[in-house]
Amino acid sequence: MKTDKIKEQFAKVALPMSAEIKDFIKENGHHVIGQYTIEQVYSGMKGMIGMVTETSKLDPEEGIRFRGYSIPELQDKLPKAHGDSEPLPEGIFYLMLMGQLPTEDDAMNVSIAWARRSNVPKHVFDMLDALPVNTHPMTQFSMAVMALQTESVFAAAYRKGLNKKEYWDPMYEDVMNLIARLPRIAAYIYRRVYKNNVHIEPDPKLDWAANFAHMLGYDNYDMKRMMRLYLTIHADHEGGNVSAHTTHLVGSALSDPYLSFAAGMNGLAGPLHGLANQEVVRWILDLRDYYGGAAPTKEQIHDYVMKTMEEGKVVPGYGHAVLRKTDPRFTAQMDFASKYMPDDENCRIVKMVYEVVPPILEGFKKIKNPWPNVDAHSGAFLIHYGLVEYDFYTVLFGESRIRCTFFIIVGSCTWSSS
Ligand code: HAX
Repeated sequence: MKTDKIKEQFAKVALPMSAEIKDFIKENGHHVIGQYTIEQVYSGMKGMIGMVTETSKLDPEEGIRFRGYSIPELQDKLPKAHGDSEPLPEGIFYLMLMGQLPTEDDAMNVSIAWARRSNVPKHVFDMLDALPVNTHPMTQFSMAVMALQTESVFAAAYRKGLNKKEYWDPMYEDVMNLIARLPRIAAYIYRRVYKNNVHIEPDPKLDWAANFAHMLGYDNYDMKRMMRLYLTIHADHEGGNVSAHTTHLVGSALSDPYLSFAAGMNGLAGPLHGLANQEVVRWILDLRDYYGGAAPTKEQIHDYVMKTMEEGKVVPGYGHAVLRKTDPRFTAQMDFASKYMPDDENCRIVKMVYEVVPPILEGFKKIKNPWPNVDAHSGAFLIHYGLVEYDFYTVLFGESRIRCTFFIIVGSCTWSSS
C-alpha cells in the first residue's frame, strides 16, 4: 500500500498515543466521574460525560475549541491560501488529526494528498443519474457515499484477513479517499439538480475548498474565501452531536468509513441538526413573503416569531443541546458578513433576527438556550454569492463535517490496534 507524508506523520503521533491511552485506562479506569439523573437518561444523555473526543471541546458558555484553539485563534494561526484572510480547511484537518498546528507545507501536503485521491468511479455518477432529480440533495449525497463503498480498502483488507494491529492503515486510506472524493460528488449533485446536468471538471491546482467552489460553478475569489471559512468552522463540534456520534457508533462495529459516514449524514439531514441551515433560509423567505416581500421591520419579526411558536414549530437556527451562549461559529460568520458584505439585505435581516429572537425565547422558560447556533447565518452568505438553492446547503455542512467523523474512526481503530 502506498504511503504519504501525512500518513507517516499520523502513524508517528497516533500509535504511541494509543498505547498511552491504554495505559491511562488501565491505571485510572476504576475512577467514578459522575452521577446522573432520570431526566438526563430520558433526554438523550444530556450533560452526561459519556465519551472522550480529543479533536474538539464544546464548552456550554464559550463554544467550540479545536484542540484547544478558539475560532478567532484559528483564523489567525492556521495557514492561508496566498493572499487570503481565511484559513485553509486542510489546516484544521491536520490540527485535528495530529494535535498540533500545521506549517504551510503540512497544509499543502494535505491538499496534494486529497487532489491525488479525488477520482470518483463512474458507477457513482450512474447511480446518481438514475435517481429522480427531485430527490433531496442530502439523500443523493448519502446514497453516493454508499455507492462509493465498493472502493473501501478496509472492507477488502478485512475480507482477506487483517490483524487488529493493522486496522488503522486501511481505515486511514478510506478516510482520506472519501474526504478527497466528496467535493466532486457534492458538486455533481448540485450541477445535476440545479444546473441542467452540466458538470465542471476539477482543477487539481486549487486547494480543497477553492476547487469545490470551482466545481460548483463559482470561480470568483470571494466565494472561494467564504468556502474556506465555511468548511473550516463546520468541521467538528465534539463527539455528542448526532452526525459525529452516529458515525462513531456505526464505525465502532468496524463498519468501514463509507458505511459509517453515510449513517452520520442521514442524521445530519434532520431539521433539528444540519438541515436547520436550509430551514433558516426558508423561514426568512416565508417571513418576507408573509409581509409582502420587502425587508421586515423588527416588530414584524417579533410577531412572526410569536406566530411560529404559537403554531408549535421551532425557530430554526436558535437553541442548542449543549451551548448556552451565542455560537462562536455564528459570530465568525457575522464578522465575515460585516467585513465583506456590509450592505447585504439578508445578512442585515439575520442580524435583526439576532436582536429580536433571544429576548422572546428567553420568555419561554422551557427553552434552555435562546441564542443563535451555526445554522442561523450560513444561508445568507451563500445567497449573497449566488448559491441560492437552499435545499443543497446541508450537503455543504456534510462535506465539512466529514473531517471530525473520520478522525474519530481513525482514532478508534488506532486505539484498538495497540
Ligand atoms: N424554537 C422553539 N422552541 C425551542 C427552540 C427553538 N429554537 N429551542 C428549543 N425549543 C423547545 C424544544 O422544542 C423543547 O420543547 P418541548 O419541551 O415542548 O419539547 C424545549 O424548548 C426544551 O428544549 P431545549 O432543552 O432547550 O433544547 P433541546 O436540547 O431539546 O434541543 C435543539 C436542541 C437544537 C434541537 C432545539 O434548540 C431546536 O429545535 N432548535 C431549532 C432547530 C435548530 O436550529 N437546530 C440546529 C442546532 C445546531 C445544530 O445541530 N446544527 O447543525
